[in-house]
Amino acid sequence: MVILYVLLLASAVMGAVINTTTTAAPSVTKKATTAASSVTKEATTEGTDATTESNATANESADSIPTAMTGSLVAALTNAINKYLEVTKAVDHVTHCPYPYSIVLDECFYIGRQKMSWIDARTHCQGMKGDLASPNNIYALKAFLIDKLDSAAVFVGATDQEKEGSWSWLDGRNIVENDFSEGEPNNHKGIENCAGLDTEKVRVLNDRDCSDHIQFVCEFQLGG
Ligand SMILES: [Ca+2]
Ligand SMILES: [Ca+2]
Repeated sequence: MVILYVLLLASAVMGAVINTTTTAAPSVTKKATTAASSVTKEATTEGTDATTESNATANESADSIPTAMTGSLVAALTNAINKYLEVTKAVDHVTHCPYPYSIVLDECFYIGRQKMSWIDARTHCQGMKGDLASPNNIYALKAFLIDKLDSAAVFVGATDQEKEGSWSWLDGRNIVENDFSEGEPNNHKGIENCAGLDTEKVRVLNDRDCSDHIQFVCEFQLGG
């Protein structure tokens, strides 16, 4: 989005320059022609002294042209910058995620490139002033993740470590039962206590072994 507005700004400025140049050009030509005509006429009728005086008049006209152009250009630039600032201010409240987080609807996520256990991933996220993701919009997060991962699954911020079978997000919300894939959570081998998000499934959540080493998603809480 920022790139788009920078391009729009550049386009607006270029448009202003072209307009200013286009409108100023006939004026320049007209003034130069008038001045030259005046020089010729007065030199013919009034002699050398008159020619000198008219040359001074022509030079004065030529000096005033750049000043007029500069004024128009400054006005156009000021107008374009003010419009850019208005647009930036309007969109800032929905796009403000601190680097390196990305906005997904109204949440800020970061995809961990390294593969690590759930607890190490959580430590990594907390070191980035966030935590493992507790997405409100889990299918928007899925859409964001598709094609960005080395494999299909990532760790997210949900666990039943405190009480087997009692799942909640790290932000305290209960997990929607239907967000688990069919047959999940199954606590396979009795050791699956950490939530993974599988982008290849229709319903995306699965309980996994917390010691698996996979990619993960951090979230930065806006306004938190
Ligand atoms: Ca479990
Ligand atoms: Ca499972």
